[in-house]
Amino acid sequence: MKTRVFSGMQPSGNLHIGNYLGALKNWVRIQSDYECIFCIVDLHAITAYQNPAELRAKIEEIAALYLAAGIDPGECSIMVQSSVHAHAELAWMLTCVTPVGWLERMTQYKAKSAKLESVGDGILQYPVLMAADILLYQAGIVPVGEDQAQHLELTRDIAQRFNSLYGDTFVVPGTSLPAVGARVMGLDDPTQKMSKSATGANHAVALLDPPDRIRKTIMRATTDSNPAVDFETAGPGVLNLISIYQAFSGSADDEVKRHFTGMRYGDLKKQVAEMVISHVEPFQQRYRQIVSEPGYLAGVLREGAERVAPIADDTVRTVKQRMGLYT
Ligand code: ATP
Ligand code: LTN
Repeated sequence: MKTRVFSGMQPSGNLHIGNYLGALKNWVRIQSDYECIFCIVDLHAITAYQNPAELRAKIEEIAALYLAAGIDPGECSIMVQSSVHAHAELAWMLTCVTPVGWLERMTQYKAKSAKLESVGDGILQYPVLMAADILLYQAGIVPVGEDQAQHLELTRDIAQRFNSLYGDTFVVPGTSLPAVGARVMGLDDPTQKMSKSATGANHAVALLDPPDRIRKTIMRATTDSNPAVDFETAGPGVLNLISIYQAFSGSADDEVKRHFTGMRYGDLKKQVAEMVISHVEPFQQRYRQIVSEPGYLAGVLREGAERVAPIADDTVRTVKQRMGLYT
């Protein structure tokens, strides 16, 4: 039997090249080697208020982008988290074996809660729901960007704790990070991770941005006071641009070094912009095709949920039996 893979993205904000290079590109690459489930994690998105009509539209937009980027629904299951009730059910059972201290230590929780006056319980529970997503399907591999590595460690801790309390139940999953592009930084501020929820106009390149906008955003990217590329002294903004180029082109480290050494920043930015555009334009064409077919997306999502729900139900039944709950 093929190892199962599970991963997901939140339908909050616009998918950007960080989401693509950190996760989606890897999903496309491994999809035929594993039994893959790719989820749109809407229950995670509501840990921050979402306008209901916009959330509903965003769910389908993300699903269409998975397909446009090359996920094959014949090969993988694409599904919406809230359409399989077992995610929320298992999350409760896992909550009950998770010490609050483990959750309070999460850097994402600390960063998010520091910015809020009133911290919703969902923000603290967020990684338990993520653990439920993964453990529900006994996934062996979870391909994500680097910012999720700590949540994956917690998932393993929760799985191990449950297994030691109630007997071997869950597969303990591994993390898969891409070699280049695991942490794409914000173009306006290369000390911050590129993020869907950041608000700066020149922060991110979205996968659906028109080419002109992509050029503008990249041409305005923060660099440093050098005039041209010097790998010894380059600041994080320049290194970020180069790693975006490298992740899209797939070139080796020494090739990239040779190509960019001594190049003026204006030329570097032009080359990065054209490299990004040449990859996202075909996605955008496929995206328009996918959303123009009435009923197609809804069918893919329904089929995905129908395919995975029996696996999830099976796990919940076992967990309930192990815990002595009523089945
Ligand atoms: P938000 O700002 O709303 O938290 P996000 O941009 O972090 O959104 P998620 O939906 O949380 O996006 O992440 C989806 C996937 O993309 C995850 O696997 C995550 O690790 C990856 N990812 C997110 N941002 C980046 C980034 N800047 N570089 C590389 N990978 C990223
Ligand atoms: N927390 C993840 C999204 C996510 C996820 C998952 C990723 C929710 N459940 C399960 C991998 C596996 C994020 O990227 N913010």
